[in-house]
Amino acid sequence: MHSFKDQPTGVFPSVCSLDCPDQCGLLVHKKDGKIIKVEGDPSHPVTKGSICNKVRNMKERLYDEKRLRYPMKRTGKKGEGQFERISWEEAIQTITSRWKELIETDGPESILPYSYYGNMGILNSESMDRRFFHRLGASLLDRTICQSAGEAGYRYTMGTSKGTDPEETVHAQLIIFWGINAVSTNMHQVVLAQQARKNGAKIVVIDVHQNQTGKLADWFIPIMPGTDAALALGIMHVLFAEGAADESFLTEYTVGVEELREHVKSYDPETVANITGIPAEDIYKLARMYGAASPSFIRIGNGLQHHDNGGMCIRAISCLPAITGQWLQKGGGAIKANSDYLAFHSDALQRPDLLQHPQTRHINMNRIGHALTELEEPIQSMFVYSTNPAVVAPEGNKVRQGLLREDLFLVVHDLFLTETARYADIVLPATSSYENTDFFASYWHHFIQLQQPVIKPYGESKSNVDVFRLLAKGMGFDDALFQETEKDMIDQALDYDFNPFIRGIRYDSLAEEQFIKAEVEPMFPGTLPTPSGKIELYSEQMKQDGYPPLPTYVPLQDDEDGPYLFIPAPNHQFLNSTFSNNEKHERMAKEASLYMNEKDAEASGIQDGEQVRVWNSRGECMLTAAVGEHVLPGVVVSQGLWADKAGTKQLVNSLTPDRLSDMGGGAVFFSGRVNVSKMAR
Ligand SMILES: Nc1nc2c(c(=O)[nH]1)N[C@H]1C(S)=C(S)[C@@H](COP(=O)(O)OP(=O)(O)OC[C@H]3O[C@@H](n4cnc5c(=O)[nH]c(N)nc54)[C@H](O)[C@@H]3O)O[C@H]1N2
Ligand SMILES: Nc1nc2c(c(=O)[nH]1)N[C@H]1C(S)=C(S)[C@@H](COP(=O)(O)OP(=O)(O)OC[C@H]3O[C@@H](n4cnc5c(=O)[nH]c(N)nc54)[C@H](O)[C@@H]3O)O[C@H]1N2
Ligand code: SF4
Ligand SMILES: [Mo]
Repeated sequence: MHSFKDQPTGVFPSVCSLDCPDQCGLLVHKKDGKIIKVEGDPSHPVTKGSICNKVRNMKERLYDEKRLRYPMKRTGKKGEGQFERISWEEAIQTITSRWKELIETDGPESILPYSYYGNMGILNSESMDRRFFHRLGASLLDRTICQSAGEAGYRYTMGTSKGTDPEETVHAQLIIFWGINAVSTNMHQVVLAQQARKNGAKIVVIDVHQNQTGKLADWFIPIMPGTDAALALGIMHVLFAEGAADESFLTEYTVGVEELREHVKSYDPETVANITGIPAEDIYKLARMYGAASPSFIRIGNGLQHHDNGGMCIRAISCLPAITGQWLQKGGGAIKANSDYLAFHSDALQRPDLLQHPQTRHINMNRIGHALTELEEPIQSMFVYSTNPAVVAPEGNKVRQGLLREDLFLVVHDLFLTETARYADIVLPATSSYENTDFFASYWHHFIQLQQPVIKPYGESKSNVDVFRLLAKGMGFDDALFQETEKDMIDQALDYDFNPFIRGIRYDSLAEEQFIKAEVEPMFPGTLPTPSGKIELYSEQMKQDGYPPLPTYVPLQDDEDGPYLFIPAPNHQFLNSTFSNNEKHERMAKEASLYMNEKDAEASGIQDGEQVRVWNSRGECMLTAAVGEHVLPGVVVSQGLWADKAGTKQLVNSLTPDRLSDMGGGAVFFSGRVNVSKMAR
């Protein structure tokens, strides 16, 4: 049989590679060797043929004339964006000879890989690259920009990244979207919630912004940023005080309920109202609703954890389903992330055993600006792939200052000349996921999916896996593990006795079926991988790690002066900075708005639709005021990691702090303060 990529015309199964929980099944339509349409695969049991607008317009991105076709070297000054074409041989030769020198003079830790999940394919995001850099002995990157704080907080409570099967949430009677703009970021959870609503469920949204998701709620609850742990504790206060807790579940499946019961006495609704800005009657109402509804389901978002207290916030919310015994109800419970259901053999892919020095230094990706500008033993070379730090990382001006360093040898592998790539010495063209072989494991639903190449590589572009094979060869690493095929690696990853749910899934079975649901067993009844084997309402481990052992509200840290807390959230039409440079998507996204309360706007003389200056000591942006009641006074919200274009100033991360969150070394994009003023005329 011809592989898909060799058939010029037809419709082929595929999977969306973007960093999005839905991980949709796709059908890719091809004519004369080119993709002419991307649509949802109706046979996918969770995503059922519907996909977002972004990916329905994927063709515009794949064949955007700005897409990179061949390797290039810099000819102008850093950041100017002037390059000339070179061959792959020259590119690999230039990189590896520079690295060989650096290893001699400064040691391998002067080299830093910098990547994230621009492509969620497991092989292209975390296999050959990790093998290569482990073998090289490069500095290790802590990939903490997204979910690490909340993951740590959830893990203290539940021991694992597992929650409800989303397909079962149609049975819920109450669905709470908590700090998640699901209409934009997890659309199929919204579809499931709408189905539940037809069966009588209520949808509650708790957010600092009445955005796309808040607008469809039966009840939208606006909250002050960074105060959600207090709300969770207030709900617990009422549940215990009014006898709405499920005592038999608590006895059987949790530890620390007596300590918690005592502890939450101080979080009475009046106190919590003062912290959160939610009226006490609403806190009673919400707690009673939560106590009465069964099954109830909480979709815990990512926004919550991008705060100084993000880990503790997720920890507090994740205790709630236990209080009402929801984990035993079909469709009840919560999802923070479900990745552990699909755990595979990542050591076989990444080969940490190749690392010769266990003491190799770690660099936290959220402090890359600092790491590039302030380390005593400097980073001399950075290899950036599948991420765009000049736009997405906090303290953007510091990041760009680091990227400008004359002595930094920067290589960027991407599909486009991103804002980061403009600073590169060498730019390498990347294939899109539709050109690769890879497998995918969702962090929301329970399906493993296969990507087979649907089209041939664009121009001279190469996949991440292939680039690291070439680099290994160039470095003289002749170990056989750099020659393994994609199929070999997929089978190695899925051959994993520690996760019985994926038993029997292999490349061949995926090639036959395209997607396979793991045979997941519910968490309860059962034993959890926490120290006690139960849900830890009280955590001795946290105490040992220097945290309060009970869920606790800790206020946001002092940021600089500035009257507004600034929440620079994602955009409906982009995926992080992906699509922000593609004209079609830019047009769909319209303009970079700053949502602000009408009282604040009035006090500053700001009119709806007018350009405003948003600034603090870290930087400034020019955004368009969207005045209304979508946010509380004292809060301003933007949506999107907009492109850096001449004549605009819309890099919101110029304003965000690079402090780390309480747990997991996470980013605190949403805990910064800003000033907003009218533009001088
Ligand atoms: N269209 C689109 N989809 C995406 C992405 C994208 O950029 N665009 N990005 C993808 C990625 S990588 C991720 S991690 C996810 C993120 O998607 P989500 O899980 O939805 O998380 P965020 O959008 O970061 O934030 C969600 C909400 O949190 C709110 N929020 C901020 N601070 C607080 C707070 O203190 N309390 C409460 N209650 N709410 C708060 C924000 O207003 C926002 O509405 O989406 C993925 N999907
Ligand atoms: N202000 C603010 N900042 C944020 C966030 C926020 O909500 N607010 N969200 C944060 C979060 S949650 C995340 S996850 C990060 C994400 O930030 P990033 O990981 O930087 O995500 P993208 O901006 O989508 O950039 C991905 C890049 O990878 C490239 N790419 C795609 N596929 C491949 C491939 O196969 N190979 C190679 N070499 N390149 C590829 C794309 O072209 C794109 O340039 O942003 C964070 N930054
Ligand atoms: S970005 Fe998300 S919703 Fe859109 S097609 Fe991809 S997985 Fe589906
Ligand atoms: Mo993310």
